[in-house]
Amino acid sequence: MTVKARKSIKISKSKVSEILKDYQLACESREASLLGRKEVFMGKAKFGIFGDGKELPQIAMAKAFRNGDFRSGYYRDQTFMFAIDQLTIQQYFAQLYAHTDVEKEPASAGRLMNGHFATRMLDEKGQLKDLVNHKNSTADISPTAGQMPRLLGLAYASKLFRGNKDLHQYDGLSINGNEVAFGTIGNASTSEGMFYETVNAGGVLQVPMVISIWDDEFGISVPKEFHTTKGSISKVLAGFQRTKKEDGYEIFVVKGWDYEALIDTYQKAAKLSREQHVPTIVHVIEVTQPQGHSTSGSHERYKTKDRLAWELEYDCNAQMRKWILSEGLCGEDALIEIEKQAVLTAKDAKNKAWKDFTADLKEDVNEVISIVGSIAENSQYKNELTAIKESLASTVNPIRMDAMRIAKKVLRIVKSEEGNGKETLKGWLKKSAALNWDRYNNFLYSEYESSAMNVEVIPAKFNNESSQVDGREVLQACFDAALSRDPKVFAFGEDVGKIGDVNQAFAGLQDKYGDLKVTDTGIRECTIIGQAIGASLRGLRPIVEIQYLDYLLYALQTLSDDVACLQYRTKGGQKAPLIVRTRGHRLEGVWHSGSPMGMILHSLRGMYVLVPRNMTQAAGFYNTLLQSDDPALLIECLNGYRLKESIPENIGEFTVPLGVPDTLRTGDDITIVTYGSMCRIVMEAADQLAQEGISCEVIDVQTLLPFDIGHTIVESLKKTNRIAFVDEDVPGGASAFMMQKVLEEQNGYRYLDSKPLTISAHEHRPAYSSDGDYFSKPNVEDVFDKVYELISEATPGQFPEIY
Ligand SMILES: Cc1ncc(C[n+]2csc(CCOP(=O)(O)OP(=O)(O)O)c2C)c(N)n1
Ligand SMILES: [Mg+2]
Repeated sequence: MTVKARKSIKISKSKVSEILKDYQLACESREASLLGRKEVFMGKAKFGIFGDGKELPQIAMAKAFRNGDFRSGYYRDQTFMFAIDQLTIQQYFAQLYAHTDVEKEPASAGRLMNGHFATRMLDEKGQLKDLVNHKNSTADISPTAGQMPRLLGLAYASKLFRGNKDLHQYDGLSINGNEVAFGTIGNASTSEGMFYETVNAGGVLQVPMVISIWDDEFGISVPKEFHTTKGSISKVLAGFQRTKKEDGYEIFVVKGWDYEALIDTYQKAAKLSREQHVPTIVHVIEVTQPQGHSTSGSHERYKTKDRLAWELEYDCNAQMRKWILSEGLCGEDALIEIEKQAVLTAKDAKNKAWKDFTADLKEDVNEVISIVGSIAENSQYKNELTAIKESLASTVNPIRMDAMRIAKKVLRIVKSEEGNGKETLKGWLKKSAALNWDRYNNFLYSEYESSAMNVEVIPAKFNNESSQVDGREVLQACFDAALSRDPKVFAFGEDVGKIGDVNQAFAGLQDKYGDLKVTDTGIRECTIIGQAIGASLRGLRPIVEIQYLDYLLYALQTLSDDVACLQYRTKGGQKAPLIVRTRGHRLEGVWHSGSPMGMILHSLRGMYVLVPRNMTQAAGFYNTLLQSDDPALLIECLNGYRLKESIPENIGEFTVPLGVPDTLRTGDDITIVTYGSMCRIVMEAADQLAQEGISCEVIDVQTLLPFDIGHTIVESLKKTNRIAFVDEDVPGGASAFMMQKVLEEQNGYRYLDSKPLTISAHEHRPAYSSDGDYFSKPNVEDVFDKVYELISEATPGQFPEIY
């Protein structure tokens, strides 16, 4: 539906005042953009990207945005954030300068480029605030369209809150699902696969989300015909339009400079989404970008003269001004006054932000200048130190790094001197290291009481009659207990609902708990994860399934860019404690037996990565995670569902701690470190080695992130003096990761009598069939041979060559 401006009718006085306030905000936001660009060019900030040209659509969207609603958007949305009162112009500049004080820059505490918006959804204890009384923005990321999967989940949560009566008690999280998730995206970014995946899933699920596309016809320098079929995303999406007979989207098209039509459109779209849970798309066309894409270049390079002239004329602020005057809402003098004030307001906010930012930095610099000054007084290097001190004092706009470099330089110069007061400088270095850790590096994982690392350990209890069941039944009992214990827990994924997943760990649980608790989804790994991100941001506890580990790649970008860095990039302001359940390691062929652990470890720092050897350990991990606020990936052993295990009596309560290895076998000659399905293979090899008189200590690390937090492996190495790291990843993958941890971090190198060994799969993907598996992944004989060879090398007389 194309919304056009309505024919003028008389506008009331209070409406006029609202309109003028909107115009004022549009002008202030524009001034912030103009000033921001200048600040970058003056060298006061490194990069800038601004929301100029999008002021009116965002003001209109903000009018439809209520307490309890959520935004998942991108870098152009400053005006919206101002309009919902979740960002001040001063905070906006604090982010541009990268002020690390969370009070001054609440979105990311200076960790992200400007234009990355977020509200603080957690209180100081890490618990969710009552989100229904706040206007919420989830934390932006830079990868274009990366905000879309999360948007789906934010909207999906409303569906759960509305449909699942057991959730109605959480009235701080939702009011019966009446909340809308607002997404924004640039026109060019709609070319990304995850945009289409999200749109399709939203239409299938019928969730309350309003997707706005700010269409300026460009993606940096590339015009629309390179991006979008027919040059129009609403034309492309026309098949999603709902009809009387079929669900789908309500699609609106509106001009980005038409104030009245924009307001009308957003009211309609939000009402439909909020009340009827119909997803809507607002394609905002004829949008301009007055300053071009970002501070990286100027748009004169790629826009035609005609386009530039058109953009000048159809600049939304200019059009609003024209409209106000043509409607006779006020005289031009009043508008000129508003415009003048806007310049002052933005400038004043900018100046305050700069003053705060530099004052913070100057503390460091002044302290170092003063300490170096007093060291110089008592040093034979007085002249050199004084010159260094003065160079720091005369640095224009010094930053922390300048102070740190000078401090280290000075300590190097005076390293052989005593009694010159250099201890004070060493103390400063130590204090700064801690502060800078806090400023730039903390909150990779939860640092709150509810961290997964603080969960009480409750051992599994077995009695003599503990029955032996299939591994999958252990999980089934665990999930059954979790679903009945906590209304916020729910599970979904491909084939999880009706058949209870391809290995039946949820068998029968949809019948028992309903299809909102145990749910099938389409085949769309990326948005399955997005669905879980959004829901967990809103306080729910999804256990979300990626059917096979090999298909995690489809979701890896979202896991890496959105989930894993969420707590870090908001400095503990938001959390998404989703549990990703998948199955992998040993089975058959290229896409059903992968173990790409290096890939996972290197891309998912910020999530915990758990690799239990059996389903009982897995169940204990699920119980631990469900009590904590960290996101995690748990990889079950594909070939373990039919193996018999004893089921613990306390299946719903027992917990397995993270970062604590399990010694499966004690021995004296070599320590073998492994995990997952390789545990059984290594144990069999250890049996065979024992028959040859070689005694192996076998350690299951159980979790790769975190890794052996108590440094227990090195204790084993102290005894055996030899070590092997065994897994199914490629060479240099997770085996190398484990080796670095033990030999370098735990100082294990000191205790080695032989070279450290890694035993891994071949460099290619695993071959199909039992023989394929045997010849491409490490097998019992491989482990035997490599360990035997190592021991034989050290003591040849005792262990003669075999082959
Ligand atoms: C995945 C990814 N690819 C490339 C980029 C670099 N990049 C940043 S913005 C942008 C253009 C986006 O254009 P559009 O979606 O139309 O938004 P606009 O900036 O025009 O509002 C590109 C290519 C990125 N951030 N992420
Ligand atoms: Mg664009």
